[in-house]
Amino acid sequence: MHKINILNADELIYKSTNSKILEAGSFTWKAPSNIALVKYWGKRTHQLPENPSISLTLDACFTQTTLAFLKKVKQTTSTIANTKLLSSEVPQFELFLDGERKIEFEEKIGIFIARISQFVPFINDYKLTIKTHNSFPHSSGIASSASGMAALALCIMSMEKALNPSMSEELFFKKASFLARLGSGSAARSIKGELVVWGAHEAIDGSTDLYGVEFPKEVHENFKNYQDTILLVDKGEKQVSSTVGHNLMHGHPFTTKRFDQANENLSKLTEILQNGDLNAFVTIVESEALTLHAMMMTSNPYFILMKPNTLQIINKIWEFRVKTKSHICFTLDAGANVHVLFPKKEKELVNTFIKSELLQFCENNQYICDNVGMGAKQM
Ligand code: 2P0
Repeated sequence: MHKINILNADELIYKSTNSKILEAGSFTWKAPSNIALVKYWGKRTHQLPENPSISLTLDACFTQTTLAFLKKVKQTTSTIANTKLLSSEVPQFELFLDGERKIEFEEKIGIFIARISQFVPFINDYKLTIKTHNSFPHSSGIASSASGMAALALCIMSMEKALNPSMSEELFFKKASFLARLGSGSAARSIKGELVVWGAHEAIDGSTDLYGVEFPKEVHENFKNYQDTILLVDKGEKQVSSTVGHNLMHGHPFTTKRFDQANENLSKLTEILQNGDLNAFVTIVESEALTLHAMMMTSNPYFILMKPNTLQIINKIWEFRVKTKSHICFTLDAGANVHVLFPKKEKELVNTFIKSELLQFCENNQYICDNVGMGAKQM
């Protein structure tokens, strides 16, 4: 059998052989958000996951980012001997969200650029302007870190490709996912493919902790064009960030069992996605969502991100499923919003139910109809 090549971190370091000259320009990428079916919760340094995860790529929820770059100038001081390049010193950039400078986000981007610069050292030779836009409302409770870091990583990879046009498409996307991961773990899954596995797992050929890979098996018809309607239960700021939540898995009493369970669930889901067993899918996906929140409730300190309306929705979904034999199910991110998942052929049935029974539990009746997408796109 053909074995998929797994790259190591050294192979992802930029090598400037016969580099093209790149003075100024811009690249634009649109990258989707994703929703995990088997959750990543717990990490080692720099977003190396404690367990593998798999996600559905979304379509309507995306970030579009334009990265404009201008090569820094050589600045000469009084003597020729002191000629120095201002480049390669510190990253220089500004960030704009919907046309407005966002100083508060620049710290996170600064840390990201510093972290990736050993892999893309050319980045420090440029003055960067990052202009970004999210398709979903900023305070919707939908994290923009996955789509945002993925879009920015892809723009930086377009710069690398411009400097080194012979780079293969395979390396381009793997390294984009690798860089995105260094910004935010779940961003590794927002690059390419409808279903993405991130984290080494024996059943997934080519899988690695370093970057996400497309689910490499034939997916059953039942899971094509899967629907995700996101119910916006609470749009307020979360009390506990995901980064803090991940870190609370260090020393958590249930870590070993949880990481084993995630591996087993990914094994089972790998089979289910191929054999089309919708009932088994529902069981794994809902169990993963509740386990994620159970980890939060049993960490030290403990916390709860679900709201009363999250539970109302879950109970309504369970009642509806018993009554109609629908394959509707829910999953949760690190927040109170509910992702309602269902096969395309049940769209009419489920949408009628959502409108009549579930929207009452959403803040200002707000929701987003989304479905599986293919991954990021260059604009
Ligand atoms: C996931 N989440 O698999 C899990 C499940 C949320 C719930 O990964 O610290 O923004 O940047 O790596 O990726 C959200 O955490 O955290 C997340 P960092 P990230 O999607």
